[in-house]
Amino acid sequence: VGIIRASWNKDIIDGLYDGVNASLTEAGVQSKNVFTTTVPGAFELPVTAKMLAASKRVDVIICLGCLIKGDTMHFEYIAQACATGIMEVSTSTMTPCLFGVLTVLDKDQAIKRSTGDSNEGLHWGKSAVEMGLMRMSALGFLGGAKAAEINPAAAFPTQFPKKKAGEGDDKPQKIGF
Ligand code: RBF
Repeated sequence: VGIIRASWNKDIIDGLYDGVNASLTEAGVQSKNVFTTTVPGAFELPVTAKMLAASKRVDVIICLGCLIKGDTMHFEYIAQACATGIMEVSTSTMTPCLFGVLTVLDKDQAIKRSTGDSNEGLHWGKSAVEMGLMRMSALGFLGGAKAAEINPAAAFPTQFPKKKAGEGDDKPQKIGF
């Protein structure tokens, strides 16, 4: 997993980053398999994601940013460029990039969405694992011996209800296509 952090609104990004890491850990991702880098602002997320995807060292990328609406149109331009850019990287590289960018009206909203139970980062970590597994399945990397190493049941208890001992087999279920 690759995480790219924008530097603007650092306290908010710290909260999102903690949420992402908590959910990655819960899904069984080891910290040695998480790479983090930092960029100046949300506008720089897409190009950095593209370089990270080109490195072929990550299955999925989480882009973290926080755009707080000011008096100018600048917010809309950056938000639009960032969203379109991140989507372009996902589709052109087939490395899923999570849009972990808060676009909010004020700081209070940003705090709410980056702390406690309403921390959006808690969803983004889980979504990243889901998309990383989906990518591997779609690209044919989830077969044979490799499949046995991966147990999606641990990551997604709601999607993969636990079986009782001896009930069915323990083969990982396929995600995606
Ligand atoms: N970057 C962010 O990640 N969040 C912001 O809220 C944000 N606001 C900005 C407001 C202004 C007026 C400017 C000029 C830049 C802002 N940026 C913000 C930085 C932007 O994403 C980018 O790093 C710079 O524009 C340099 O390309």
